Amino acid sequence: MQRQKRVLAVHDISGVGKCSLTVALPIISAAGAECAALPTAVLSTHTGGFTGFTCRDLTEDIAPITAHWKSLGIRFDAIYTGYLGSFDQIDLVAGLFDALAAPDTLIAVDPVMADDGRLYAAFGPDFPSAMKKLCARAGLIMPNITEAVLMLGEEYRPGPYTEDYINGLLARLEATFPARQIVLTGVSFNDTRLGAAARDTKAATTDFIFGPKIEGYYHGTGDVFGSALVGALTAGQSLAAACRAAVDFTVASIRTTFDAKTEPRYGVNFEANLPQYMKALGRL
Ligand code: PXL
Repeated sequence: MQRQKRVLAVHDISGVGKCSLTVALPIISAAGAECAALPTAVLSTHTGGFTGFTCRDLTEDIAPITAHWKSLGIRFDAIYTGYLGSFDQIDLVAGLFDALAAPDTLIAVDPVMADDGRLYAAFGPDFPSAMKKLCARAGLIMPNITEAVLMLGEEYRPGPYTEDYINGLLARLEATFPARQIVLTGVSFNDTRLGAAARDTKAATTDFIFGPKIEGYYHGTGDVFGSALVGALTAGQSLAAACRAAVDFTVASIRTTFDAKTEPRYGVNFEANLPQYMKALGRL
């Protein structure tokens, strides 16, 4: 048995709604890695589609937790960050990268802040420039198209897109960020298929990975995709294979939820599809 990999997930924990840590922990565990967790806030639910949610901010705990782990000399194979609630949290997470990332640690940043052309309600117009700085520290970034154009200072256009437009966007991301791996989500060239574009900047390869598009807006699917991607990469899959596993798992989870007619704000039934994901990783 090889040494078990250790991934650090830095996200809030939204108790109900299946996103952030409640998704990252089981999916990264299913990929075979230890999923260490730094909760940045505790919410009763996520902020999309619920009113009256509670939120206890844990910003003050980030630096002491980081310092404790540093004193223990803990090694992380990957550090995966998602939803961050404030500029302070972004700065503290940048400090955490400095303190805890070894030269071979994969820093994976999902710049969660917007979708469908709009910033999430919690964020002001200056937030993308702060996220851009955090993405500049990552080896892997995974923006959706809205997040990508916000960080590049470009106009948002709704899909479907042309391959030229997506290749152009990837080229501008590559010129802006030093990340070795750029995964752009929410890519579609027609009305029936949706997926991701994966750019390996060192190998100079681009892969398009699509699955069937399913009607509706399902909450937390970005975190399901991101967790599955980080899990698959940590398990040793190539970028294209990891994206394939993550797209297939996310689409299957949406399909299961659609078929059950569950309210989309409660998130997708990824649990039913964990065996499929483990099979894709050769773990079942
Ligand atoms: O899925 C991203 C996410 C994570 N955490 C919280 C959120 C969201 C998206 O809205 O509200 C608290």
